[in-house]
Amino acid sequence: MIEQWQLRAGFAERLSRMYGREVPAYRTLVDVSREVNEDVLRKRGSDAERLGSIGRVTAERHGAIRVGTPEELRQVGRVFGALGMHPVGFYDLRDTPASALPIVSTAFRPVDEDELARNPFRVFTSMLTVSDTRFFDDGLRSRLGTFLAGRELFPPELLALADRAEAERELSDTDADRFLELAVRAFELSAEPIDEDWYASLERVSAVAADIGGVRSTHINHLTPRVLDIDELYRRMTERGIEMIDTIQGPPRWAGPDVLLRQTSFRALAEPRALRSAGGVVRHGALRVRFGEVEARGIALTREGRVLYDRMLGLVDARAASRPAAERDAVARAVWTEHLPPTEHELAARDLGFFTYHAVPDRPADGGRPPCDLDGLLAGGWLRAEPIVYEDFLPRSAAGIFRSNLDRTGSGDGARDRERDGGAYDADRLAVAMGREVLDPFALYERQRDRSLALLPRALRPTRAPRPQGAS
Ligand code: OOG
Ligand code: NI
Repeated sequence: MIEQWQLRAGFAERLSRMYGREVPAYRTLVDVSREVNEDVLRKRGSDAERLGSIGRVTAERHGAIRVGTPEELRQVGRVFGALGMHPVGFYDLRDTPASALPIVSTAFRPVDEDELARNPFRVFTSMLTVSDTRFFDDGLRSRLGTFLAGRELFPPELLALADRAEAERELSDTDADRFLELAVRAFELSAEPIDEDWYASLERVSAVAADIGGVRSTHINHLTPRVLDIDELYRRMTERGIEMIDTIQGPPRWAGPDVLLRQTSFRALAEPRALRSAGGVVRHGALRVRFGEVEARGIALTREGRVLYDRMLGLVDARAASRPAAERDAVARAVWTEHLPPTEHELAARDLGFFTYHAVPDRPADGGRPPCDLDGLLAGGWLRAEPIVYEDFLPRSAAGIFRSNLDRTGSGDGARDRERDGGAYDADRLAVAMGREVLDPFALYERQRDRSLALLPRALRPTRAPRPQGAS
């Protein structure tokens, strides 16, 4: 029998192979990532594995897909449910600074520590907000509704196998093979001709609307390996003549601990697609939709740490506004150095980052008694803090990735009628639409931290501030 995590690992691997065939530049990205990771490991030794074993990091990928309706999203939930992946987090990309995209998103991923360690494959999944009248007027909305209702993204055989794998948490070898074959096929780029006029009318609203609602199937639009030194990767890709987007999204490179997530990508490539004109003539055209991305992951921040991160982004924006674009990185570094603690110890002690806590077994006895606060327990060598890696995404980075890659017109923003009300969308509404709970990422990190605190001998549990929020 093939267990769920093996299905997930098998899916990630087959998907990666398929994407490498379809988008050869992705293979370069994977090769360069592997080289960079090997170099970092050689240089920094076991310290390089502080945020994940090299085995995990080498196999680690995330992908992204986009669907049109709640019904389609429900089916996506069944396919990923089979792989032990659950919706975590809610991202509203309709109102991010600098771009407005008619989508809301979540990420399917494993949630338990041991499942993440076995294979952390995740998929950023976006759904078109067809009901948002700021983007879609009545006419377009109704045509879109009809178009989407008439397509089938996942064949019934795939969904039936998925339901069984989710319920039984495993499949026989033969069923597993069939399931993976059908699942990967569902995310291939379709060769079916695209109705050019229909595609263009959606593109006038937003390129992402066209990519989702202009075709009769879905496809994986990027796949992202994880790298241990993203600045070095950026340099090496550029050296190889691959055009990267302008920036690395997320935190700047700085002297302190890596936190959250840094991402960059190579530009979407023009891929041959068959286009059908109004007269019915099919011609060879090209669309720029799919790309390759790479990411470096850091320590998960607490709610308070995240508020600080968002505040720092605002400060960077404000200060960088009056400076040349090339200086943005230096501005960001300065803001970070001013506001973020420079050590893991302080991130933990100020409860800005998530860690698990462990008693130090061989601490030399000095006759002293352990203090009651986390700062003292760490400083005195009673406790050791291990960082919890950030497993999720960042809405603003996501919008940046969308924007720089889905941009045939150059505007990036699309048409949005700002006078109208978009209608509230939140995690609960998405959960109801999908028929699955949308998990809160903070709660998952808290649970992991609190479990480690509960395992500590009573005398070593911090009871006085500063202490992690969950400790008592
Ligand atoms: C998803 C973009 C978001 C990320 O890593 O932030 C994303 C998309 O382009 O569909 O994948
Ligand atoms: Ni991505």
